[in-house]
Amino acid sequence: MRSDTRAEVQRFMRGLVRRNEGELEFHQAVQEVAESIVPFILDHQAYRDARILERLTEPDRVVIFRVVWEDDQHRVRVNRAWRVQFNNCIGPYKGGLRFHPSVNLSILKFLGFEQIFKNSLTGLPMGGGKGGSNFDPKGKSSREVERFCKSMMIELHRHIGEDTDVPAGDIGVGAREISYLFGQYLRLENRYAGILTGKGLSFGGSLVRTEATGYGCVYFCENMLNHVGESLKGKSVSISGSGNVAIYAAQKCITLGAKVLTLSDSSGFIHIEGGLDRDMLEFVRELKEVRRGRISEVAEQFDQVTFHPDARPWKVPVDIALPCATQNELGAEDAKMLVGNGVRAVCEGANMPTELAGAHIFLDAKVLFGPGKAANAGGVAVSGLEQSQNALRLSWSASEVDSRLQTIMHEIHRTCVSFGDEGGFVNYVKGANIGGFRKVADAMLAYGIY
Ligand code: NDP
Ligand code: 2IT
Repeated sequence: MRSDTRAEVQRFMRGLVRRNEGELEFHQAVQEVAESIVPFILDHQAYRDARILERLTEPDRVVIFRVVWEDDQHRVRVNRAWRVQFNNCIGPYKGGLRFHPSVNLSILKFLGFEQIFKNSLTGLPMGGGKGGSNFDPKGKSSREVERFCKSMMIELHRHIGEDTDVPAGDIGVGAREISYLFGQYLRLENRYAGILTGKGLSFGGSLVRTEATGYGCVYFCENMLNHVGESLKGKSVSISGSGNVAIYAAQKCITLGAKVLTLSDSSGFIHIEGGLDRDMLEFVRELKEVRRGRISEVAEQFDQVTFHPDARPWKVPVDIALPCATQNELGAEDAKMLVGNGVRAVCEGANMPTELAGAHIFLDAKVLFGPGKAANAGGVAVSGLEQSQNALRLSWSASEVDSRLQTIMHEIHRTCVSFGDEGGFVNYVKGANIGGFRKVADAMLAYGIY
C-alpha cells in the first residue's frame, strides 16, 4: 500500500475508533474493508465527496431491548437483545440472529457491516442487518428456548417485515429457534408473511437452505482452485466447528472427493486419521442437531478418531483449511503454521474467523484466501431465494435451488477475480470488498444526501 493511502486509512480508522469506543470486532471488520476501499475511493472522487465510507460505517439504526422469560425452575430471567439495521439501500435489511453469551453490540455491528457487502455480492436485492442476544442456549431445555424466543419476538415483530427486515439463523439459532420465532410472529400479527428465512419446509422454508452455507463455501473453494487449474479431489481438509456450516461443508467435501481430517467445537477438536466418512458425519449431525452433545463423543464412538481438548485444528497439516466456527478463531501463529505445512487454500465458512494479521500472512504467502463475505454468502443467497419463493407463493425443487446456488457462488468468484486480480494472483479480500461496495455505494450516490 502506498504511504499516502496508508495514512488515509489510519486517519479514517482513528475517527471510527473514537466514535465507536471499545468495539474491537467492529473496528477489525471496518479496518479490513478500509484497506481495500480507501485506495479505491481515492481514485473515485464522487465516493469521496459524498463521504460514502463514513456513511456506510454508521448503522441506519440499532434497536436494543430487554427479553424477560421464565426458566424451568420458574425463576425470572433477563437478557438483552439487539437488531442492527445497518443499510437498506439495495433491499430490505437481511441477516441472521445469533444467540451466544458473548453477543454484544460490537459483534453485531461487525456482522451487520460485513453483511452489507456479502448481500450485495450475491446479486440479490438484500440490505445488511444482524441481530441476536446474549442468551446462552447451552444446557437450556427446549421449553426454555421456546419461552425465550416467544418473548423476544414480542418486541422484534414491530421492527421486521418481508419488505423491511428479514432475520434468519446464525450461531445458536437454527430450525428449532426459527420455528418458535415464526409461530409467535403469526400469533402477534395474524398474517402469514416471509418475515424470517430458514423456516421449516412445511411452512415456507426453502430446500437446500440448511445446507447452503456449507455447500456454498465448498463451491467457492472449488472455484478458487479451478481458477488455478486445481480441484478439491484428493485434497486433505481441516474444518473447525461442527455446527450448521461445518457439517454441510464436510458433506460437500466428501462428495467432491476430498478427505476431511478435523472438526471441532468450543471444547476442542477431533482428528480423524483416515478421513471423515458418511457414517461418522451422520453421527455428528445427529449429535449436534438433535442431541446437542459434545464433539468429544465422536472419539468415544469411533476408533480412528482422537480428541484434543482446548485446542484448535490448525496444527494438522492439510491442503485446505475451512474455518467454520466463529470470529478470530485463526490467529497469526495458526496462519504461519498452516503456511509452513504447505496449505494451498483457506476459505472462510464463518464470519471473520481469521484475525487481520493471519489474513495478511496468507496473502503475503500467495495462499488462495477466500474471505467470509464472499465464501459464506451461499447461506444468505439461498435465504434470498427463500424470500423469492415466498413472494411467488411456490417452492422450487432441491436441484433448482442448488443449481442457482452454484451459479451465484460462481458469479461471486468472478466478481472477486475482476476486482481483485493483482497481476495473476487474485486478492479475494480486495475483490470481495470492492465488488460488494460498488453496488451499494452507487445506490447511495443516486439517492443524494441523507
Ligand atoms: P452453529 O451454532 O450451528 O455452530 C457453531 C459452531 O461453532 C459450533 O461447533 C460451536 O461450538 C462453534 N463455536 C461457536 N462459538 C464458538 C467459540 N466462541 N469458540 C469456539 N467455538 C465456537 O452456527 P453456524 O454453523 O450457523 O455458524 C458458524 C459460523 O458461520 C458463524 O461465524 C456464523 O456467523 C457463520 N455463518 C453462518 C451462516 C448460516 O447460514 N448459519 C451463514 C454465513 C455465515 P459449541 O457448540 O461448543 O459452541
Ligand atoms: O452470516 C450470515 O450470512 C447468516 N448468518 C445468514 C443470514 C441469512 O439471512 O440467511
